[in-house]
Amino acid sequence: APNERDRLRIAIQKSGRLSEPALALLAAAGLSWQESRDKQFYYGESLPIDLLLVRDDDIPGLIADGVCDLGMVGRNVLIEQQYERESRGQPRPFRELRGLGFGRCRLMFGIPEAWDWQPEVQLPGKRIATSYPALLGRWLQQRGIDATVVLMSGSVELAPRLGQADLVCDLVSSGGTLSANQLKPVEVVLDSEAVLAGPTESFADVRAGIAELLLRRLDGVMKIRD
Ligand code: PRT
Ligand code: ZN
Repeated sequence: APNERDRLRIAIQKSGRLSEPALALLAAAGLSWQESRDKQFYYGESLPIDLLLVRDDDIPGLIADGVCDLGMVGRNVLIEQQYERESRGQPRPFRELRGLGFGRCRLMFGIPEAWDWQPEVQLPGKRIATSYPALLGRWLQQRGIDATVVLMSGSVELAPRLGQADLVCDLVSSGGTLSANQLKPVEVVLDSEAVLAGPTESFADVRAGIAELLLRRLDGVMKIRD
């Protein structure tokens, strides 16, 4: 059973693209905080909702382990870790509760500018650089395409220029990074944005009511923003 608590704990990204918009959304929903000296923990003042500031990659695991009740994280990260767990035969411990409308981007194939895009013909035997091996692996598997996945934690778009890969599968927003590396975006693997993630099972204690109140407030804010 998850740890019992009488306050809700939300994980958000400590420093990165999602940090400011996540804090702004929570503030617009009426939350206010007292920051700890190391800025790792924000103690909720207006509501019994505390924030834990962490690396975005840690957020799904913190929910799975019951350390945090909710989290704001890119759908790309959440689904990648869900597929990873599924491939190890583990049950699904978290789910997407809401799309939050910020941090929009797409996981896409980027190919050399001179190529046509005929995945079934072109991809077999090729090396594809990505930070999302589970998402890419499932896409390839569903099409019966046998290609080599080259795992890179950053600077994925450099891989073709360095000869480490033939093409990439990476996050794209403006497309500027791809074109700066003489690559063109051709196909969307996943449409992503920041999401509110929570456990698969609902809360059995006072956190249920707090979470419900928070969701109502977030929905109100997002409706006005639309
Ligand atoms: O330190 P920590 O691990 O927490 O941060 P991080 O470096 O892993 O994450 P961060 O802050 O870079 O991104 C957090 C989330 O923002 C991602 O998981 C996505 O859900 C979302 N997001 C939105 C993006 C982008 N847009 C984006 N453009 N994440 C990364 N990019 C990168 C992309 O990887 C590529 O290098 O930006 C480049 C492409 O941008 P364009 O505009 O040139 O196309
Ligand atoms: Zn990260």
